[in-house]
Amino acid sequence: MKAYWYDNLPGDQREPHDSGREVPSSYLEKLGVLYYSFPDIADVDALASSRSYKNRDEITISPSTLPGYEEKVKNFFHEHIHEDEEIRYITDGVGYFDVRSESDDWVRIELAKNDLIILPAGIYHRFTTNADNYTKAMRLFKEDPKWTPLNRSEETDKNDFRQGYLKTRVSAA
Ligand code: KMT
Ligand code: NI
Repeated sequence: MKAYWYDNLPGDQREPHDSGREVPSSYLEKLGVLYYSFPDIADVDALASSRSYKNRDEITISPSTLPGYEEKVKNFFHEHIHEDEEIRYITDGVGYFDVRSESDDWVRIELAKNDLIILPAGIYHRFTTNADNYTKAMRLFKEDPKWTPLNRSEETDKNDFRQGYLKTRVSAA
C-alpha cells in the first residue's frame, strides 16, 4: 500500500498521477479509511466474521476477463458513494482507490496483492486499474450485494449515509 496526493494533471486515469507528496496512514484513519495487509486468507475470514460479512465473490478486472472492460473501468472511475462499507481484498495485480480528503482533494491509494481496504459508507471515492490493466479482488458483503454506486450530485451530498459519514469524520485541524 502506498497513499499520496493525486496530482490532478491531465492524462489517463491509469497512470500513477503521483504528486510526490505522501499521505500517512494516520490521515487515512481520520478519513475513516482502514487498511490491512493480510498474507493469509484466514485473516480475511476473521475480519469478515467479526464484521458479519457473510458473503464474498472475486472479480478479475482485465480486458480478457471482463466483457466491456474499457467501459467498466470508466464507470468505476465515476465519483460515487455507497450506503454501506466497501471492503476489497486484492488477491493479484494492482488497483488504485481514490478517496476525497476533508478539503475535497483526491488521495490515491495504491493497493497490491494481500492488501485489504475498508471504505466507510458515504465517502466519495472512485477506482481504477493501473497501466497493467489487471486487478483481481475479493468483494466482501454482509447479505446481498449492496454495491449500487450513487454518483456524486447535490442529492448524494444530502444522502443520510453521506451526512452520517461527515459527522464521524475526525477533523484534522
Ligand atoms: C467500486 O465500487 O468502485 C468497485 O467495486 C471497483 C471494483 S473492485 C476492485
Ligand atoms: Ni465504490
